[in-house]
Amino acid sequence: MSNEIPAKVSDVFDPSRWRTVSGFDDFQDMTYHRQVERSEDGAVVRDLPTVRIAFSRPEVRNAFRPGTVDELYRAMDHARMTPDVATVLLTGNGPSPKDGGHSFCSGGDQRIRGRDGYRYADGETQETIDPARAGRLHILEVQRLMRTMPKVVIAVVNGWAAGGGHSLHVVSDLTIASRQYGKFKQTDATVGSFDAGYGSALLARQIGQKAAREIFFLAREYSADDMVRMGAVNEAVDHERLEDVALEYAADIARQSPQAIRMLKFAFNLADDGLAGQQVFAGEATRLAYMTDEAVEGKEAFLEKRDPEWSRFPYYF
Ligand code: S0N
Repeated sequence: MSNEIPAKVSDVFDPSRWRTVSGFDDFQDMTYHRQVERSEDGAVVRDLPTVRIAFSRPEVRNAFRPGTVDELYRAMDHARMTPDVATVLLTGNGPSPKDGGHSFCSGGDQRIRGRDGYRYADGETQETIDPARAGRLHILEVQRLMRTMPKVVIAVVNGWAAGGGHSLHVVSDLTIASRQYGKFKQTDATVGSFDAGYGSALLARQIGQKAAREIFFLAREYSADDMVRMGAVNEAVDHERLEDVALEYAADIARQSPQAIRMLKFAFNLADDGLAGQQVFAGEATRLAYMTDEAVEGKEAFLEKRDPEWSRFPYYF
């Protein structure tokens, strides 16, 4: 494992606490780091169970284009499949070198939104675009991954959370926001867009119908403290403490049973996600059931071509 100290990607990012996750060197719009413990001479002693995935287009308030979403999905899915990762911090790099503005994510990049519904990458035209890739609102695939992955996702809102960026904070399990720079504004309707899924309906479940409708219909700006009062944000913290507090949350999560955390996450989601939520919860319940002697008896009876012997397994506890 490399002992290299990563570049400082944000004003609240302490490079000595992180290593760059290898295999993602082609990233242009996102960064992906793993928390590490280092010795005094800077050598990595061990990995810690938290990763940091960050938007890195601060000059456009961390708006996402199709390639950004592809990278976000890859990092998130890698975190999902890494057994010793408990928590994902989703945040934004910056501030902007252009004007010093702080941003978590300002949603879909409006400059590449075509009238035909496609999202154009650099150099693409209506004639050259691959419709199979560009026509998808695939940020919704990221939302589903965040929702169903068996890890806790914390939105660490260091600046503007607007439009589709606001929705990503809604879908996250927890949100911590900078008291000075964390700002929330649901601009979807202002630009003729609408997240009619988790971004709006889940928000209404979280904070109530009236407040959620206000956020979408009026597109006003809210501070981190406003959002704490509404119940949309867990905690507003002084900006310079944002990474510290996020890592304190992650450390507390890492002290809990991994099995209990994922069952709880899936249970919290179940009713709101309907049959899809039940499927995720049930999948984990089935995996647990496979570990019982009773399930082993069913499998072994099949393989031994005999009737299962259920008599030692009670119908009632
Ligand atoms: C975030 C805001 C409020 C910040 O205002 P501030 O601080 O005054 O900064 P600005 O001067 O406005 O911005 C600085 C520079 O950054 C550019 N910029 C900002 N946001 C974007 C953006 N989203 N796309 C492209 N560029 C952006 C500015 O243009 C400026 O550039 P320069 O310096 O060159 O002038 C404010 O910036 C703001 O309101 N931003 C727009 C927020 C917004 O409307 N986002 C889109 C909302 N819709 C979605 O996100 C849809 C997401 C999505 O993909 C989706 C999801 C579900 C269903 C459908 C979809 C779908 O794809 O449509």
